[in-house]
Amino acid sequence: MENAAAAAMDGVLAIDHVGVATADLEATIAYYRDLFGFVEVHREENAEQQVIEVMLAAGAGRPAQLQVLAALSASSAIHRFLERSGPGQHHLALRVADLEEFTVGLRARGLQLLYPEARPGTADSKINFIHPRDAGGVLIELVETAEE
Ligand code: V0V
Ligand code: CO
Repeated sequence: MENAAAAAMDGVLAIDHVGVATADLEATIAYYRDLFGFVEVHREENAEQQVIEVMLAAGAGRPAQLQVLAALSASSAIHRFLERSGPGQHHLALRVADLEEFTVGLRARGLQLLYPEARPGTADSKINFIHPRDAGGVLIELVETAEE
């Protein structure tokens, strides 16, 4: 990709996951499993984000992903969200091919990202976020997944 702004124009590859905040991880996982057939495909503690996150997937090839998140401490964004809003939909994660390029393209259009540099996300992915106030009330995560 030669032009960074053009990279952003190319758009996202997929909705990678929808994040769901909960204070009761296992109950939320059971809910999506028992009613909708979601299966757990990944579980990880992210020390930087102070979350435990469990990726659930459904569908042939498991393209439909939910990320169930619980706070590990009061410093977690998930803790603040639960205090303010209670459990529920927390973020929308859009998958991009190259997060660095995509970020340059967004910044070229005057959009701010939460972190100056990409941070570690689930399963060795790289992540960054757009604040909900800049995104019509939706916390948008941008994610570049690790090489297969
Ligand atoms: C806050 N607000 C939200 C929101 N969180 N609106 C929609 N969705 C959310 N999740 C609104 C809130 O209602 C207020 O609206 C306003 O934002 C407050 O802004 P703030 O003072 O900056 O609020 P904070 O301190 O709660 O921080 C919000 C941000 C925080 C977005 C800055 O959540 C954050 O740093 N998020 C990025 C990290 C993260 O979310 N980690 C957990 C997922 P009014 O009242 O002003 O209208 S980790 C993850 O997904 C991983 C590891 C992965 O996928 O691999
Ligand atoms: Co996420």
